[in-house]
Amino acid sequence: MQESAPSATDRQQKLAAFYERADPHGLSPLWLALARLVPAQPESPARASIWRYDEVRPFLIEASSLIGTEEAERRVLMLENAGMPGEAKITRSLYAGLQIIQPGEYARRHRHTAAALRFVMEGTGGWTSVDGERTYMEPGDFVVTPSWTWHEHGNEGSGPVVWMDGLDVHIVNLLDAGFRQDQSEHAAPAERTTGASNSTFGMNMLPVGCDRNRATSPLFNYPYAKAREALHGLTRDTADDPHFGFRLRYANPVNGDWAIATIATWMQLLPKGFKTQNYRSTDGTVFVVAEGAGRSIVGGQSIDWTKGDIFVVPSWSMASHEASEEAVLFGASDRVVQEKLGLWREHRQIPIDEHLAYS
Ligand code: 1HN
Repeated sequence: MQESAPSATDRQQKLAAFYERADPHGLSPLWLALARLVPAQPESPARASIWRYDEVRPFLIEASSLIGTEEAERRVLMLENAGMPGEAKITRSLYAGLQIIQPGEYARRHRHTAAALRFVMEGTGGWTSVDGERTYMEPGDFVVTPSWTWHEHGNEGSGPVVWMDGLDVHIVNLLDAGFRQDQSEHAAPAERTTGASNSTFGMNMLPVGCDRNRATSPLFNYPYAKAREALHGLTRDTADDPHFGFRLRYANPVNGDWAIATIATWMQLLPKGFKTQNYRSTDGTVFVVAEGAGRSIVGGQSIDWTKGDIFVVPSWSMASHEASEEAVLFGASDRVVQEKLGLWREHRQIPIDEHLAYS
């Protein structure tokens, strides 16, 4: 007598029992996970979002009255993307937070393998040091703390100093390559002259024979005044890019690469009334409004922004930006990592009439 084929429910029960027996052996069926593991296109959990400086600032001031830099080590309110609550992420790969230092305060020296950027939001008299060299910061300055360099911060001014921190810490942790050291257990780096890096590497000259493979720029303060001047220079002699307006990236002067090995950074100027064409790319991006006002349409959602606001365009979300007054936007993303791995992609949507003109 022939046995009948197992019924569908029979097979489901056998599969379920099989999964249960396989699990304690560290075995899991790919066929239940494949679609999620390999999406047809990027499916970021990050959401388009905005932090308005006017709304956030009072929380920073209040935090200053509740906890000192001595106790906190770094007095920072993290900018957490609502799509990934509790993960200390602003995009899938990047960390961001707002740090406040009050006059006379000091944030002690430490170092870690994660690299950081600072984008100064407010205040003068704030300083940070990198391996014993100080730089004083102004609003709009882009400052780099390379991987494994000793750093500390202070404020010699008369009002609060606030900056956005951006770190590659989630990339480092993904690779389980995170180390940290506190100054208390180690000798302090030799003190160096304030401005030494800029006078050696920031004058369109390089020490003869300098190492051109340095992963991170030897410059660690890119002043806003220079970035602004460069962008305005572009507007006079260069055609605008329909997707970006006018845009320049921060460069490592020894090799022309991005300024930080893991975080791409740039500055973008949109003239008053300029509206960019739709654009998307695989690098989820953090924008800081350095100047001006406008709005962005991100994945169909309208986001108004003004000076000091921080907003996010997730990976592969279609976005356009429109300036109601001349605007300068600072941008940061993991593009540099994606480029190095051959993963980065962009999609520039062009208006239908231009499209026809080329076809
Ligand atoms: C850090 O070292 C700083 O040095 C700021 O100011 C934020 C967030 C995560 C990990 C280390 C700083 C940080 C951080």
